[in-house]
Amino acid sequence: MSTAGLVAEASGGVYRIRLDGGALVDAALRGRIKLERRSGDKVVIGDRVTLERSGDQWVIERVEPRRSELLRRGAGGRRAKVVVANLDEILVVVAAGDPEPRLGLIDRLLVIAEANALPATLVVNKADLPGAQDRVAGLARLYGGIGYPVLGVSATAGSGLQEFAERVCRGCSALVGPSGVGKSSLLNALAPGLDLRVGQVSHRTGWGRHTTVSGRMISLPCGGTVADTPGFGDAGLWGVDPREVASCFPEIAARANECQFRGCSHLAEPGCAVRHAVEAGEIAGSRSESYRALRSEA
Ligand SMILES: Nc1nc2c(ncn2[C@@H]2O[C@H](COP(=O)(O)OP(=O)(O)O)[C@@H](O)[C@H]2O)c(=O)[nH]1
Ligand SMILES: [Mg+2]
Ligand SMILES: [Zn+2]
Repeated sequence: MSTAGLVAEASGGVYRIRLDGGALVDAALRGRIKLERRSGDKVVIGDRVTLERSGDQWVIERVEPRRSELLRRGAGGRRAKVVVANLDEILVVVAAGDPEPRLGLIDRLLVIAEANALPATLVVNKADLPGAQDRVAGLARLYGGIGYPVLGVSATAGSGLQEFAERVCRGCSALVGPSGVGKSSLLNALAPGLDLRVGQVSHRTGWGRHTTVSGRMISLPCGGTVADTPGFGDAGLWGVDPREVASCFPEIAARANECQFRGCSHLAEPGCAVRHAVEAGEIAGSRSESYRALRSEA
């Protein structure tokens, strides 16, 4: 008898699977799969798998083809590593204040989403704080103008949660952003039963003696699955190629073929349509700065 499920946690060769019926079981990989798949991306959280039961053990027999992969590409030619499979969307979460939103970090996370061809939404939490409405409106102008949906929400006041729920209660999404912005609080507001720890800088999940957990998938009672991937926000550019950076800024990519020189880096060449657009105020200065910073980092 085989059963289908979702890899909810992966740690040291043990996989915690959420069976389609809802139960959680621990499973090992069939040796054949271990050989077929090279070390980096054997089976990761978010993978859909088929399991067999042999005695009191569950064994992963098959891994379904992936709809998407969130990759952490190795710097200096190291192999890319799949971090989460089958994500549908990335929600970049920041706070309207406490901590102040940093545009450079928002841009960095949006670039990672673009580099992985994942749609992204900007969620601005703590809309209840004084002055937050102006903050939300400013971010909505900036990022909404580029084409990213922007939601103003408050986990504590409960505002905007309907729109937030519409995004996380279907498919698989990942909440990414600095600590302290209220990612855990937002999920708790949606599903109090989750009882996620709030105010923790770094969390430790895992079970038993397995401590090197690469992340986990949280199933929401409303139907969606949310990836909890530690280290997403602070992990550099994840190996995005320098020439690829421009294509990860939609408003820059849209103008690149108007530049005088093919392969224009938009840094110093004459006749650069992107720099003209920045000077004309059609591309935000903060985005242009992020482009330069991320490009020289990449
Ligand atoms: N004012 C305000 N504070 C919030 C809101 N959401 C979370 N917080 C607070 O922000 C801090 C960090 O929240 P937490 O959910 O742990 O953030 P995370 O690190 O992103 O998971 C906690 O002290 C929360 O009580 C909100 O909507 N408004
Ligand atoms: Mg948290
Ligand atoms: Zn150019």
